[in-house]
Amino acid sequence: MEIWTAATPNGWKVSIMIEELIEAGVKLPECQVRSINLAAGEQFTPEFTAKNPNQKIPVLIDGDLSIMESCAILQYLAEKHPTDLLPSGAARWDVLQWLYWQAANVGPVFGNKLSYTRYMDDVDPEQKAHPLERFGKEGRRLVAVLGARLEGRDYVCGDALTIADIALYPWVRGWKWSKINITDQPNVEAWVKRVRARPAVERGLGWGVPKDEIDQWSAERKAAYAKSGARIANNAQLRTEV
Ligand SMILES: N[C@@H](CCC(=O)N[C@@H](CS)C(=O)NCC(=O)O)C(=O)O
Repeated sequence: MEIWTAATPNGWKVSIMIEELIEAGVKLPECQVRSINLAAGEQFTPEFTAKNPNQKIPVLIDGDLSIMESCAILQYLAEKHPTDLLPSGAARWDVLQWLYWQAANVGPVFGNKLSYTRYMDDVDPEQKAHPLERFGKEGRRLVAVLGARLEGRDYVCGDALTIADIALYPWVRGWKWSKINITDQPNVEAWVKRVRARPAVERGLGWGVPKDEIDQWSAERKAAYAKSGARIANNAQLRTEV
């Protein structure tokens, strides 16, 4: 098995998943991790594009299969190695609906808010005002939806961590980076702390980041991410004619 990834929220979903499976006692096949340098544009090479036509990390390669989209990778791994991370029966659909909620809502909205807040430094501030307001408001609405869902629950689907939490956590934990406030949602703040306290999550977040920078990046790392994010946000390779 190979994982093509980088130290970003969508990459951490997969590294946390691998570590949680190991924690649950699953014997995974040998797994090679290939670090993709997004700032250098390695996601645009023909080799990468052959595995993921959407040209983004993460990608999972398992024998003849290659799978793009982080949430599809979570579901694939959870189905291949059954654990509580994806229960069966009706509970499975509870988890899958929140997994898709992350993929369709939290990921794109937090990602866009982050881009306009931190990366799109060559866009006129007046032009940024509308998307910042739109994605900021929608991000706050999504945090409120998550807060309501977590009322009376330790994790998104009940007492146990599932792939829905794994998908949501890396984006929500980065709320200071995307500037989408969660501090008026105590259920969300408590859930962020609860998920972070898991040893497998700690290990997963450590893929590509030194242990002492997992929670607080160094000034150099922040600057490097901002630069790489700006390159991606201002993507010169975007085909404007499509
Ligand atoms: N919906 C995709 C999003 C993947 C994605 O946006 N990956 C980012 C890193 S977090 C990426 O590869 N960006 C590089 C680029 O846009 O050129 C997923 O969940 O896998």
